[in-house]
Amino acid sequence: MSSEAGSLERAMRRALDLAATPGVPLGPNPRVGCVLLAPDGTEVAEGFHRGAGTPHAEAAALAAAGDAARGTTAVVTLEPCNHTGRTGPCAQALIEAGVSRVVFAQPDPNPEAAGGAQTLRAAGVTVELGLLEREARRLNRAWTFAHEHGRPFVTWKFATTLDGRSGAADGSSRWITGEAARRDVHRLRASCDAILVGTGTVLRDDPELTVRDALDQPLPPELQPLRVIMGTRDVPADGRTSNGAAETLHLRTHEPVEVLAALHARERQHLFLEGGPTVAAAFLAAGCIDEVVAYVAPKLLGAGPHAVGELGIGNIADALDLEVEDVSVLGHDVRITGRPRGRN
Ligand code: AOF
Ligand code: ZN
Repeated sequence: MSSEAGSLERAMRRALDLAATPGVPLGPNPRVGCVLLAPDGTEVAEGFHRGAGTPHAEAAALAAAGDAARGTTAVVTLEPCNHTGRTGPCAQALIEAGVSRVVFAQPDPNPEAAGGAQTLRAAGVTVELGLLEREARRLNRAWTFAHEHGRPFVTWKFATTLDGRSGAADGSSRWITGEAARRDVHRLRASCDAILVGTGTVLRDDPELTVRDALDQPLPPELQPLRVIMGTRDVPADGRTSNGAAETLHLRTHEPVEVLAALHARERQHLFLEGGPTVAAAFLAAGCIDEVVAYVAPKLLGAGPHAVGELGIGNIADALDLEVEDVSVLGHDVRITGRPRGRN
């Protein structure tokens, strides 16, 4: 690798690290980082995005550089935006600051903001794209998916015994798995912006559906994922999903597609599905599950409800096939993470 290519890749890795600064961004915006390099490859300034309404990464780096931005190469994890949204267009700001080259990782999948590369080129700025694109897409996996598919990314989580039971026949088992798995569920909840169950689960279990155990301090209500209840039945007004610990949305429908459209309209990008067998079957049948996280407890029950309801599959050839991405042991339990085969 030439020293030029090496310094660009180092700068992009730095920009990715900056973008991944813990705790940012808040709200529906992507994580973005930017590094400005002098012609000799040394770093002039850097910036990252802290959340909706705050400066974009490029604007933050330009502000830090001041006049020193002239003649630099901007290394950015995402294509500079071309629109006036909550802040001004970055493509224009880079042109005005005299940046001579822009190297970005991921093209902007947001149709409202895309087109920055073209604007930059039209103004005589050299533009290169695709460096560490896979890493950049992974960093904003749900955001990218939501813009590309027009709906939130859906993670379905369930817990089951080794013989596939999600509870004991007498209903004596809200938790099948142990403490480590439970903490892990809260960590995953914290990485999503909506948590969904069906009315059946609310009526039977009275869950709170908040992030509690994953962090040193509890998340305030405005930073909690949106609690979503799906189904036509009423839920008790004095139940835990109605407490003030987080916002709650009751969608009186059985259609996953309608649920996802309602969440997309609210700029929710990553849904954590914790519903019972009926909700899980509805989402699976609709092809609306993008990731499966199964917690398997090494227990046998021999009776009791299953994790997923009737899918209308009679033949093994029609089974819903998952590609396993990770297997981990958490305490006494096993976590299996997979994706429906053939999906990105
Ligand atoms: C960010 N941060 O550093 C970059 C973004 O409406 P706005 O102004 O908040 O713009 C959001 C869009 O801007 C976002 O969806 C993405 O397409 C583009 N670039 N956004 O939040 C950044 N560079
Ligand atoms: Zn921008």
